[in-house]
Amino acid sequence: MKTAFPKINKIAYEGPNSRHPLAFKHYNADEIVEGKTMRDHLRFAVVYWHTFRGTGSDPFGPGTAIRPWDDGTNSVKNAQNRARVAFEFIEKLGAPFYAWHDRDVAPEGRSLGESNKNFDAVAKVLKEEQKRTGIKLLWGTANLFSNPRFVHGAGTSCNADVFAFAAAQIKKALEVTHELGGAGYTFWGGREGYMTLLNTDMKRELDHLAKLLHMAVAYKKQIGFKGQFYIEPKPKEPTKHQYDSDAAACLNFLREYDLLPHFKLNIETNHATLAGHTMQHELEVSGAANALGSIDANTGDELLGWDTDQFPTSIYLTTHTMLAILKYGGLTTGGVNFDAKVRRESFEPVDLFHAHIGGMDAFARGLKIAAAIRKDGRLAEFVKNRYASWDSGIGAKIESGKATMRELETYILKQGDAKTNVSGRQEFLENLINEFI
Ligand code: XUL
Ligand code: CO
Repeated sequence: MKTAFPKINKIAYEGPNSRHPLAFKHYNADEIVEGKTMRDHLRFAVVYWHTFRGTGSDPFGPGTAIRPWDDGTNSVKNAQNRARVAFEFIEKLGAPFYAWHDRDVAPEGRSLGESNKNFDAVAKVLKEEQKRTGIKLLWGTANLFSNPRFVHGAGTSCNADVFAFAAAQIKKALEVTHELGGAGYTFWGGREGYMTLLNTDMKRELDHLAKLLHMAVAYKKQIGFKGQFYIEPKPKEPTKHQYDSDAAACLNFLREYDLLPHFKLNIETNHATLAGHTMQHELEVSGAANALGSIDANTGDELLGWDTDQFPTSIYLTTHTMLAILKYGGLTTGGVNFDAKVRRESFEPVDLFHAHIGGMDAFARGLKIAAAIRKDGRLAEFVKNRYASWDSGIGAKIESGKATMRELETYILKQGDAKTNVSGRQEFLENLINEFI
């Protein structure tokens, strides 16, 4: 096959003093951090949808991206060729994983049967390329939002036929994910939400969504797929109110419908900010519930209120992200999945390399900085000491569940007031983080 990136060699680690734009300055795959290679900590993944299907179109104009390998048709042949190009890219970049939606990799046909056939024809190439390169599938997912049939949602559609279609599409996507040895499978809510409650039976829609997920759990077992299931929270876009709005809402839904043992969360930075949270907050909520599975790494824009899906370059962001991930034991089945796209103005193929190299280097730095902060120990020590009143005396008694309200009243009446509070020292802690950045 003709090479798609003839001028680009395999991206090498050259160290922080390198001035080569197409080299890693910080991501050194084999370097050991906290007893594990950077490769194994970060488990980088390239997304098929933005990187190989993104055109740069926006609501005001068509695509601008120059992709010389694409013949512009919606044919299976073009999709198969694109798959080979994708693997050339991922291999040159040195990312160990990739992720797709069914409709990113293969064209949708006129019927489900035809779509499945197209999917199989491209999956065959994906399998060959995975074998050739050793690149693995982080997760697969079904696109249940682009086709007009999903106008009212998929699992939450008012139209039972659409629910059936969605179930059939997930079934196939699960089979292909399994066939390709995927480490996981993601459910992002697509159009599972509402635009107005005037036409919506919310409870019924949520019951249906839970039914769909239970069917997926059952089918997963039936085919022997051992990968991890993820739910990816997002509060808005495309609908005004998405049901999977944030980590807490997802956990509540999963618990209510007895699905929690089967799912972990896939936390995306720009979705966290759209929900009015930080990435750190969403990771903490998931981690505390033992449900931190994977991350979609990107960032929003400070001045724009939508899902801009930019590549992450902020060292503060990656440091806080990696602090949370390390705190909760690191990524196991999940990865750092770049659900991010180059800007419409960055339309040349080489920009795909600049974007991913930058994201990988930013995360490598975040990892090293987070490990240094943990090794230093002052941050953890500060937090531990802040709660010292719970380690003995009345605090320990409350935590053990042995204290009653009457007893606490007697305790406080005797003292007259609570013991003096100590400063939270936020600025001191922010300065401490800056020592490492
Ligand atoms: C949408 C989004 C999706 C999911 C997969 O905002 O993040 O691409 O990651 O469906
Ligand atoms: Co995502």
